[in-house]
Amino acid sequence: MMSRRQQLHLLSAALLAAGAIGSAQAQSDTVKIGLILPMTGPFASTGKQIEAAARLWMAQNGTAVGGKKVELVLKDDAGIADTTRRLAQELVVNDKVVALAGFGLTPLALAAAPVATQGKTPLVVMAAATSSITEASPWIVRTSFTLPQATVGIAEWAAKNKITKVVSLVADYGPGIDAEKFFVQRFTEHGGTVVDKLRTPMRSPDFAPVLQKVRDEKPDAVFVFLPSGQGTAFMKQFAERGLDKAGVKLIGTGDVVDDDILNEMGDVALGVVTSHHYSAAHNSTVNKAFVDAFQAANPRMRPNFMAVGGYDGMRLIYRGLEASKGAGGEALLEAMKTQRFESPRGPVSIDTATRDIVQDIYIRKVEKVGGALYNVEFETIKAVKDPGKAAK
Ligand code: VNL
Repeated sequence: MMSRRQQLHLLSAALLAAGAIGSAQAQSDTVKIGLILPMTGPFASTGKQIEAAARLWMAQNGTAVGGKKVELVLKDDAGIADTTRRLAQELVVNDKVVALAGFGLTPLALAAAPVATQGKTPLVVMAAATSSITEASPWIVRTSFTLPQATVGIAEWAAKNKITKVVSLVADYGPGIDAEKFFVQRFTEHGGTVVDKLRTPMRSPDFAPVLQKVRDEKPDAVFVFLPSGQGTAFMKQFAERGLDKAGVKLIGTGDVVDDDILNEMGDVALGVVTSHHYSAAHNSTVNKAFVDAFQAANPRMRPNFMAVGGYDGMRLIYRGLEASKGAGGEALLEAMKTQRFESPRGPVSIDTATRDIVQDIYIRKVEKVGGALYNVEFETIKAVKDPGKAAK
């Protein structure tokens, strides 16, 4: 048996070799994109949304790109970081992928970051949203969002709209800690008071104890960040504990009223105000075409913000490969770092310095539109860069 250290040495050698011969692979006619997603486990909805969007992009744009044939290789990490790292290594060393993509949660993106660095392989984060992720490797480009970016809008909106006393409630890991920090900072700067900061475990959260605390503390509102997929359970318990009837408003980032599950939440979600970068109800020609095509291909699904991160991530790789004439490595990375386009979410660009996405953030309210629940955008904050980087 090899020790873990010996295994890591061997693996580093294989990754470095893979990085060094990257240019030789450019001779091949096919380029592979390694898409790693949680397709099973508690965060499978994120994987399903991104897979559907990536396949839609390919169906609409073909597989001939930059003189090569593009092939998508999908792997399921079930949301387990050790699995993500192993799959990323295999995709770089054995499949010689031109890019790694996906990454449904922060710990999964962070686990794969060193593989991208050692293998000199661009890595597109389509979902995970802790600010610091892009600093974990110079090979990372992100098409999702960051929690500071999504949070500051609602913090300012709340302070300007007669909400003075708030309890913050977040999932206890990277993105939740970012959300809490930036909510407290912005809301306080604008005159608000945060009376308590509550956290729930990332996996299998139990909302009963924190909701009881919120009830006892009687704030004007509770600010919530929970990862995509947990919103339904949270809303149900929020209503069961009578918090809506007690007059506690619910505000947050859009993750808690995610389009994937919003319509099953029922009327308790009506009136919830959040800030986020994407709503399926975004009023643009590009978005209407995207939603129609997505639903034609996936009749029982509504695209959410994860789908848009996946769709735009594929666009970045395609446009990058066109510019690099099918080459990977630095040429592909450089081409991806300077893009600017109209996404279904609105106008976006990649910040060349940080490799994060710059995008409009919308303030939205849950309303019934044609009998179904939607996040209806009513205010736009233009071209928001990740405030998490500027804060350092
Ligand atoms: C993360 C951020 C995951 C926001 C999410 O859903 C989300 C993350 C799975 O960085 O882990 O909505």
